[in-house]
Amino acid sequence: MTLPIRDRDRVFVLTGAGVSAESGLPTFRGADGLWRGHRVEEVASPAAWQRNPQMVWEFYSWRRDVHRTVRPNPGHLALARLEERLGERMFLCTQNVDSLHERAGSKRVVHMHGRLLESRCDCCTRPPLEDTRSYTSLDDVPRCPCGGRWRPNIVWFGEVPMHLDEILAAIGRTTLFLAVGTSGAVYPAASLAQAARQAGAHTFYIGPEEPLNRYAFDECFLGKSGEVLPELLDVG
Ligand code: BJW
Ligand code: ZN
Repeated sequence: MTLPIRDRDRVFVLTGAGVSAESGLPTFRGADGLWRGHRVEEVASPAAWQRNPQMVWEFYSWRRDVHRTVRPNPGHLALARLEERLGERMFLCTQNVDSLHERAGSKRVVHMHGRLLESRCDCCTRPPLEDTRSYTSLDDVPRCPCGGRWRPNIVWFGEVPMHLDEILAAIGRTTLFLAVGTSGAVYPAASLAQAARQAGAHTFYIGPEEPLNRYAFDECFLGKSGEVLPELLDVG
């Protein structure tokens, strides 16, 4: 089975943690999704940062350490090939903070939940900086000239996702929406499929199990993205 992409189609791809699972990065709500017994909501929130920035940096330092050891998988590569074919007719929006789409060759990736390898001030609006370091002590975490402390450039619960204007504009134009490896548990990302459908797009999902927002999809292809995507996109 190949996804029917026509010459006039504009394809919106939304990826989630599942697309990186075969690279060895744990998903959030899977069996291995806990970190030291904490759910992601407990370490990825402004309240956690206020209460215990040391613990938050330990979590993201561990994530950076793991990130150094992983490589893109056939799912990432298939999406990069699709971009080569479709050019600007493809919009790749990821909830993932890893850089595996870029490392697979995708050129234009919109990270709506931020990037693991960037940090920014927790106080002022100075732009984020590339930062690949892991911090074992809070004393090593740089301070901003304004006196604020560097925090990971990640969108935590209760914070507004990034690039929403650009994302919603692309949703309005899309004719084919494809979500890959995302449980549909986190908003507003989970509402994009329904928004695309209301704008007239056909909507597809790829993952080993049906997402919570199954109702928003015309069709589900059940399986691992590293196996399903190369065949479905005919780039294997
Ligand atoms: C495979 C696979 C394989 C496995 N192949 N697939 C009540 C109702 C509605 C909303 C809310 C509510 N209370 C609060 C909210 C809002 C809140 C929210 O949605 N909470 C829910 C938990 C209820 N959302 C927010 O706070 C967001 N901001 C916001 O709403 O601002 C207000 C606003 C919006 C719009 C305009 C103006 C104002 C911010 C959300 C930030 C999310 N941040 C996180 C953590 C930071 C990133 C990090 O540290 O990495 O982002 S949470 C975490 O979940 C992470 C992910 O990006 C996100 C989504 O998870 P994802 O990707 O779906 O992963 P999983 O683990 O859930 O699913 C993996 C899937 O893969 C599964 O389905 C598997 O089957 C599958 N899979 N192997 C393919 N091989
Ligand atoms: Zn600052």
